[in-house]
Amino acid sequence: MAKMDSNELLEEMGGMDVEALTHSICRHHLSNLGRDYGRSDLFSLYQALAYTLRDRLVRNWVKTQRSYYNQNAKSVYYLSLEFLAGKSLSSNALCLGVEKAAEEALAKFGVTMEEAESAEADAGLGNGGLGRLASCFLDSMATLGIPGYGYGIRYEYGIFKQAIENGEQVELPDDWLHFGNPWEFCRRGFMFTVHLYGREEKYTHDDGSEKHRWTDTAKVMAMPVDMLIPGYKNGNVINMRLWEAQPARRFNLDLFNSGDYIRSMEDAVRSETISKVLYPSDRLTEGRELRLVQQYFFVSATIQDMMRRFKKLKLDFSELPNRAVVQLNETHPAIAIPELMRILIDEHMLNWDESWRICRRTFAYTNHTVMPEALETWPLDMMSKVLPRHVSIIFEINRRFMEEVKSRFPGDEDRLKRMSIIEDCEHPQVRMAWLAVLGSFTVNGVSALHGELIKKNIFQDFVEMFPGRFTSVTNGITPRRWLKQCNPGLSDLITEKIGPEWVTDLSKLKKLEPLADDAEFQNSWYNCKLQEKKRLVEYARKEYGIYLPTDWLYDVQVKRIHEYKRQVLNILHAITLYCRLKNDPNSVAVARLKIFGGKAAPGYFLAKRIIRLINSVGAVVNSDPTVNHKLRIAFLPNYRVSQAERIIPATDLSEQISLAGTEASGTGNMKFALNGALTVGTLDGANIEIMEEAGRENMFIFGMDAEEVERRKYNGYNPSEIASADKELAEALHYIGDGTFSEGDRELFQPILDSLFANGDQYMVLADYRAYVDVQDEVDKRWLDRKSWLRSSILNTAGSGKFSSDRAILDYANSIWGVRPMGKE
Ligand code: GPQ
Repeated sequence: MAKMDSNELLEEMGGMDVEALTHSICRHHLSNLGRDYGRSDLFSLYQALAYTLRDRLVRNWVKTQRSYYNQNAKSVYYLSLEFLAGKSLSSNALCLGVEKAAEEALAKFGVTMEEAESAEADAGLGNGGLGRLASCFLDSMATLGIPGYGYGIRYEYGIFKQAIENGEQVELPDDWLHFGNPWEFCRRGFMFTVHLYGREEKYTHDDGSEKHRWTDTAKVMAMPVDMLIPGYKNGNVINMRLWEAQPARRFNLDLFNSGDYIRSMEDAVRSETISKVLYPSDRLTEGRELRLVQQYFFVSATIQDMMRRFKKLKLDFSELPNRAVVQLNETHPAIAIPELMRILIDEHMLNWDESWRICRRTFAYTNHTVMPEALETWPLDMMSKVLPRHVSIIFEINRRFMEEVKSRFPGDEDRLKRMSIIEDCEHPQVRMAWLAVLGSFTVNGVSALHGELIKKNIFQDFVEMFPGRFTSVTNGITPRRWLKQCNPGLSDLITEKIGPEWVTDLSKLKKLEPLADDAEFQNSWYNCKLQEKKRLVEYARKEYGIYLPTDWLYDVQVKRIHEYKRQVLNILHAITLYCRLKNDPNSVAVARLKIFGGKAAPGYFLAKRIIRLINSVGAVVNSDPTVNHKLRIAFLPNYRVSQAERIIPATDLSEQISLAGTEASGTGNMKFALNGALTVGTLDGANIEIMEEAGRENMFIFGMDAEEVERRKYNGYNPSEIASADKELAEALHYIGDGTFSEGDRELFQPILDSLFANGDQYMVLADYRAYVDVQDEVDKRWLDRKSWLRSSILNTAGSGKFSSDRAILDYANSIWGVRPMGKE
């Protein structure tokens, strides 16, 4: 035991030099993989190196956790149904400071780091921005020394793999754990029981008071699986704890003994479906029972884990908010609020007021959307079946709140209806956002504009009652993965000029400003971009057999496919260029490659049809020699974190063209700007702040702002009028309808035209078309003035300091969590 506790053992575990790494690779190859390293292959070398790095991570993790414990740190619990981590090999090597040593160690086996990482599967446990944000935040918490944990679900299947067949999206299962996951620690010995279904029961407590309990429940076990998250070269390691569902009893013994072996296993199979698969629809509530069960499953296990740690401190429960803060990533984990109430009241016998005070000081809620259809609600009858005791607690929260509203606004029945957690209609719904607002001490939006819009448009009643509760924290991205690691050439160039401090203090990029006009620096800058284009060309060829031209303008829109993100506007521009080139092959001056990527929710018909349109226009354009010398279109299948790492560094022009007021923040926009792309974008989300930092003259801002959108909608917007008044627009729309891109089929793209006309063009694509096409002509002019382009490109990177997730996490730490970075002991 003495040996186990000593720091000696920890030190023994991890030399960082080439020799120690090589030795460890060989040892793991043998002892963990059961193979002679003489018979290694790419995959086994990846695994052996991963285990080698995991040894170093776990050593630092133990030290970090001991130190946080000794310093009595308050901890952040970041609860998220999604974490989009991507690959870990090079980012872990980078953070451990062994990227060069690991490269050299692998070289002894004839393999490069890039090749080894190609054997790793992306951890795709998220849909898009919301899940990636959670992963960037964990990176920053570790780097800053903020004590905290990420909590989520260890989905056996992550976001589906997208294949493109005949121009259409086909979904395939993402079996990312098929060959095992060398990064994780399964902690079979530390499971919690999670209860579901059953009923609420009243009883008289020993002290004579009337109490409630939740009984006759079904039980399932939650097993913690930890992935370790290192800070950048600071020795800190935190963990992302993902819960896996396990059956409470592997066999139903009664059935087993009665000889029904097969039925005895059914129970086990049902339990395990809870952590089977990520729901693939970005922001649409499907209302499926399994999803609600997923939410409660991970929340229950997480709150139990939090209470386990808290109880070790032997403090009064009123101290909980001084020891823990729970950040709810969207409303998905909002059931944590009634769950903590239930634990305090039913299990620890606290009274309502005490319990509510504790809850209200423990939770904070981040909202990620203004679109009303994305606000999560659950059918009351379904929730009553799955979580009867929680529903009863929600009713009591609501009853007390309604009393409060009544006394503040006597006689205002409408207001009561609007503000009730329970939407009283034919099929009553539980409004999770209302619950989250009431149970939290702070509610934040994710950009300055978004923070204002949620106050004005969705929470206005709550702002009147609790004006101090609402704020915003602009999103951020980790500069480690999104510059240092994904763009090594540019990183080295930057470090050469301004030193390495930018990696942990991104505001230092400002020091690049004086170099923006330096011809030699511009030239090196250009060469970095070219290098990254070559890498992308090679990647597209190898992965997808897609051949891209190298030295063209790379015009990129990669993100989920969604009407509000307006990929259709981009494709209308492509068709306009096509028409111009058909009329006159010399009418377009700049050779432009339009790259698209992104998944559509499997049930989102129109989004899938948009993918089909992009591919169909691409097929016609790319094969037409009167056009393809100036315009080509590539749809790269299966957009994901590791693909983004290849695309973003190679991009010249970043498309951020959502209808103003609909994109809460965007984070892709930040990644592109950081890597020197110029943005063509609307005044939406964080685009506005990027403009403030980089300078309007270094971007291509176009179209209506959020206020104009409101005004225009209010005054009655008529898409047909616009279409008939603009010749180029009418022509482009005509070609979508007349079969030009669908081998004569006039029906195929009719649903897209219907969305623009019959359905009133909800996202006002046509209203912004002319401004967009005109600003794209400006893009061409700027591109031809190479010096001016490069200057803007440099200034975009130089202005990206604000968008580090380190800044975002410090904002949360200071203004919401009340935690500070821990010093070294
Ligand atoms: N976002 Cl509500 C998602 O990725 N999924 C969701 O379900 C919701 C929001 C995004 C949002 O659209 C982006 O504008 C944000 O940048 C991102 O969340 C992170 O805040």
